[in-house]
Amino acid sequence: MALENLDELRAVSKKFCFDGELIDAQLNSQGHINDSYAVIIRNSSGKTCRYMLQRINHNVFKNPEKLMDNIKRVLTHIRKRILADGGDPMREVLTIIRTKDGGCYYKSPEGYYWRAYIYLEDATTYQIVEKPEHLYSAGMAFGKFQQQLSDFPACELYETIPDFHNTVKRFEKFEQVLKEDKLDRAKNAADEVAFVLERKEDASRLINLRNAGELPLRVTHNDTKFNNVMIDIRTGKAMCVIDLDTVMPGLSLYDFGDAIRSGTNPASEDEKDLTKVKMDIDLYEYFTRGFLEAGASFLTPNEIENMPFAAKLMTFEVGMRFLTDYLEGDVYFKTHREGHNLDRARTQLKMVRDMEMKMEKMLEIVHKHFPER
Ligand code: GN1
Ligand code: MG
Repeated sequence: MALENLDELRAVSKKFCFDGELIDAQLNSQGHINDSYAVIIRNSSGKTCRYMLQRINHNVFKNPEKLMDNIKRVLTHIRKRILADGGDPMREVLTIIRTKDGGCYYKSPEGYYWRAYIYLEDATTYQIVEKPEHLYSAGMAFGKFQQQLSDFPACELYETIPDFHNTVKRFEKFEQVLKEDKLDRAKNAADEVAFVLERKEDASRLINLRNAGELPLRVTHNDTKFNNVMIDIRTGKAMCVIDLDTVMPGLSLYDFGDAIRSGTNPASEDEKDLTKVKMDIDLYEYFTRGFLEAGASFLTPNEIENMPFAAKLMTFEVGMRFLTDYLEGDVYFKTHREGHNLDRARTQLKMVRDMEMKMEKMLEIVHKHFPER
């Protein structure tokens, strides 16, 4: 790590109740939004310990104070549930490290917001599924997460990103950015633009059902990427759900759909060779089985029946968001190469096309694993 970064991290780390001095740090470059570092702290007797130190992207999350208040409440709630079930809260849920003045975050003089968690050792995240059983276990973890929050007073949660999964508004934003086409980039993405425009009607389907009271509002995670599950490297089981910035009231279908989007693609989210990109139906079955096992007691028939469509819609949403960001000049997602957001959009839209062809089979799998009640 470059020395000036290390100096900055050292200064920030002094604000937290870490037991010792920062001696090293590693950047975790996987997230598209926040900056995350694994920091190594050495105490006075020479023992080292790791923490996760994160700088919150306050361009995306406009109110980090309220966001951290959400996370604190949610974690406290989950911790109680784990204790009541005889689980291990040090491994099954994130633990916030307080600042020396007792807060949940530190605001630097430059206006950056920082937070810290205990580093979960002997656990890892994967960008791509290496063992299908991991995906089954991730399905159970996200189902269980909703279960643990089923008695949480949703109205107490602040909406960290308003209309996050409002696909109608996402579509309108896409249309507006396309119309302006400020950077004259639409010509590079004509096929992708046409593909999105053809699916306008899809954007309103779940919102309409929700407005009609046909789908229940729950406390959901809303960013159920496969890499947001820590897998215990000793057991191969999902241990803990991370990245809680978007925990808000939502539909269980958003969590299911986004997880299928990210977990069933055997290639990377930004793979340029689209022949490698698909929605792998076997992987779909692994996740679906886990999610349904965990959610069997609370999912409603409307939720069950819309699962395949939700997978397609969430993939469509993210594809559209990447495409919007590409047209707008890469202002939201971090990019690491030219055309990065366009490459990402292409993988997502390829997945959408593939899911459209597999809808029937996807529904069959849902029915196969949903136990009779
Ligand atoms: C972002 O932060 P990260 O990388 O887990 C994004 C998600 C997208 C995802 C696409 C707050 O998630 O909504 O689905 O990228 N998070 C936010 O990979 O916008
Ligand atoms: Mg993440």
